[in-house]
Amino acid sequence: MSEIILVIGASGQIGNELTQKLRAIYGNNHVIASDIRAGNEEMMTSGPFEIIDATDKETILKVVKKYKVSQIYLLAAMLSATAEKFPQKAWDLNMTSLLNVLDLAKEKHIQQVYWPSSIAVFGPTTPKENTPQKTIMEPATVYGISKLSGEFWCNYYHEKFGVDVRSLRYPGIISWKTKPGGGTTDYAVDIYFKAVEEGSFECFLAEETRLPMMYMNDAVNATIQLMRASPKDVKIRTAYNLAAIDFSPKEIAAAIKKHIPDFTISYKPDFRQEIADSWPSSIDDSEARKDWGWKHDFNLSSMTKDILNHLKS
Ligand code: AKB
Repeated sequence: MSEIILVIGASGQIGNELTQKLRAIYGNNHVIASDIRAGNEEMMTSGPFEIIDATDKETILKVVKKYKVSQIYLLAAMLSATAEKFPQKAWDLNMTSLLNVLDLAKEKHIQQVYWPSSIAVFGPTTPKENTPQKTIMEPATVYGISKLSGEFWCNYYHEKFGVDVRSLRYPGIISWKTKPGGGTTDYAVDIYFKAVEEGSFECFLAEETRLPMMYMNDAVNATIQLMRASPKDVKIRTAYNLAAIDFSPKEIAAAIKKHIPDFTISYKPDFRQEIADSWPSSIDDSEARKDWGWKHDFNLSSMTKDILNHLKS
């Protein structure tokens, strides 16, 4: 395959596993990993790596020219909880990095762009259950505002300049290889680590807080599947709703208890509760399933079994 791919934000939770999967598909030397700081050993030794600050367009362009990059996956972003603490910084990072990459595509330095959106584009006035693709969108967080604006920048560059940009509204992504940082759905990753290491977990969300979630394997597959779909099948150029499972802290704790019977959970909601309360509890992703054949593999119980097996070993 002739694509040369640059992943920006490759050391993060999604970037890390996406890079390794892309390297397995396209060949190690066809996937250039980059981040603002060095990655883990596997990342640094399995293929090319470059230090890139995603807000610095000139450095991105230099790397694009050096490797003759054709596609960029832009994963660098500040997530919901951290963005509430540093609103200006979050806006600068999330918007400048996207506009940098969209401009490189507009100027024909690259042919294709992937940029993740999030369920954070929805807000307290959005229908909570089975949230449709098109609905009321009044995000209540800085992160959500940046993602909703970003979606419309993507659509604008596609309509005005023919940029082939594709995007998914990720739910909370659950992984065991790399931990997320600064998100509201992060509890659903931490809970597995604490269950194995300490046998107990204090949750920063209330027990009944239901949120849309997805196992990392499914998220990586969806991302690559969307990027490889025929352009005629990609009918939405803002971002696609994407769903797999939804659960509350009480339900994930019950799933873990089946494998670790002594596991205990306690609840101490903090400022992240308000963010979670503003988001949908389940998502209707029928457009993605219809347009490019998306389907997920993992449910709560198969994901829990897989994660605990990996963490225990
Ligand atoms: C977060 O919690 O901020 C993210 C997201 C849902 O986009 N995981």
